[in-house]
Amino acid sequence: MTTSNADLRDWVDAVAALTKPARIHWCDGSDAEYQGLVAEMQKSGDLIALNQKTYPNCYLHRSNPSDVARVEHLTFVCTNDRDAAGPNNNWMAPTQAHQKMDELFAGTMQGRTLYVIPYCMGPIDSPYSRCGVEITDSAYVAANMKLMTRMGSAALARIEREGKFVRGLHSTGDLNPDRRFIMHFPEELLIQSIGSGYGGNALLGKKCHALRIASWQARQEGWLAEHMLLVEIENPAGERFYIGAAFPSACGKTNLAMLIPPESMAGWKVRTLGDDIAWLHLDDEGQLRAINPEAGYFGVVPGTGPATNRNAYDMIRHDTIFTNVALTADGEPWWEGKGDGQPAIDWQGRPHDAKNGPAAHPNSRFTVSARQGSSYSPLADDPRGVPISAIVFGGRRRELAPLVYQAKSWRHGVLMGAGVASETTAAATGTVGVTRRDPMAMKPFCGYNFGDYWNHWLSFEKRAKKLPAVFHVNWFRQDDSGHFLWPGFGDNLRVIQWITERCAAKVGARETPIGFLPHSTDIDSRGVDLKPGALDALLKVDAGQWRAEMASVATYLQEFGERLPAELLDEHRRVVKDLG
Ligand code: SAT
Ligand code: MN
Repeated sequence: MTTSNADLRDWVDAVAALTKPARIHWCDGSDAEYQGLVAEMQKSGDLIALNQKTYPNCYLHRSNPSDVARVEHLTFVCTNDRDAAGPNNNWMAPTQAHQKMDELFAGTMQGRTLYVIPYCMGPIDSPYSRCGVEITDSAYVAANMKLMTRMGSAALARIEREGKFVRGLHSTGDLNPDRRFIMHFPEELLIQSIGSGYGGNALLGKKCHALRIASWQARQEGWLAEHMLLVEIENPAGERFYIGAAFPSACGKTNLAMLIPPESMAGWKVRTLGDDIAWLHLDDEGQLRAINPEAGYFGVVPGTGPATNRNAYDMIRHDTIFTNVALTADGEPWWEGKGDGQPAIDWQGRPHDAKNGPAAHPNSRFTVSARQGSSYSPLADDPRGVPISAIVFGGRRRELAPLVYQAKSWRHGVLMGAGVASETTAAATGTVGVTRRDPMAMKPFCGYNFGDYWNHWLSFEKRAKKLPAVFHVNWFRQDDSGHFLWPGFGDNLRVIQWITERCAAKVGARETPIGFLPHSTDIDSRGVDLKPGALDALLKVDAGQWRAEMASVATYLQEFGERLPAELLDEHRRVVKDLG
């Protein structure tokens, strides 16, 4: 196979001349091709078949123990002007980065297969979708891209029609962390990644394209590429609301997207459109609409159990690739929070011994096609996307941030998003549990200067006819003895109910300097196991603590100097003044 697109042909030829693969395979995206990749990886040891009776077509991949998460310190945005990347990104001059990467890629595919993977982010016939081509020497990446994206012939046909695509070059290299780099060249619509076979570093359609490069394109073209789940909420009256919610990695996006209503909320329905990324466009009527550019999930496995996320638990019973989970004695996958079975072999392939830590890696993942989920909405394939009613920001904060509060305006919502903070998780290499600013949950993913990014967000105020209401949630508040105050999971629908009622102007609220909060009687807590006083604690706004928080937000915002929009500072001053 080859292509009528000369740019693509020339690029593949140039990459092959540099990396010297033994053979070239153009991916057509067929099921037969997927089965071939799986068979090949079983032979090479890259995949281990799981118990085919209980987990049909499920496989385990063990990554190198030094390669289990995104590496933010090795991820760069290489723009001609350093300020374009901003203090929120690592920066390298494009010429220097190209020289470094050319040296690292030279001969790296010797003896290996070079896969050419054309893919489309978003429904194949949507004007909002964008295509890319990933070149990789990893069969694991090719198989994951088949599950995660619309990959193969149809995508190639669109590329040949449009003539435009994002290029992503990836090689697993020698997995030496000293020779590992994930480079983005937004001005060239180019990504180069070497030395890691892990998810966000290697599946270039996901964070690298659909967030870092897409956010850059989105600013130029007037839309938004965001780290958001997309979910449809239907109330018992049959009214539907579409919510985009931005939480950092491993903070429950997949769980919220697949939520199962608690028993006491009969008649409520939740349908999943996406669990990680949303692209938001203004339509001709000035309404913000969203598509999910992905077609599959790369979800955190630990904690996925019948009580926490039954939909995901059932979804990953077949046709799933597991990465870095443990094994039971009879060859089933096992992870902490699974709820049954016992680990026999840990994620590194050693006999399980609790002294070595968790049996499954805390950032172990499942890769699965979204079509397998029973809550998947057919609207995820609608080229027009869905109209967004509410945008929800959130983080993992044991104190301060209330269960839910609503911004007073779009501008206030942008400030709320810019001030998001969250405790770090195992999704990225580094210390876990440290609170850091993670604006709009985009700290690791915004492909340009956050100052310009907030300006772009603010610009929607002028361009849109009707903007979604903006909220902030925090499912992770703890009491003094370190217990969670809120049960989370399915019960989060009680908070979402309030959000939908606010969108429909059906419920009042308590006005505070940080935003509108529910009266505690407006959160339906029938049948919830809450400690006495918990709801009041969850909805408390402590002015002293918030003054300190706003001072810390100001210090953070000042890092962006002249690029920081004046409107954001004005809004910040307003909140501080109201706090007294
Ligand atoms: O590793 S990924 O970036 O794909 C997943 C995540 O961290 O959100
Ligand atoms: Mn994510």
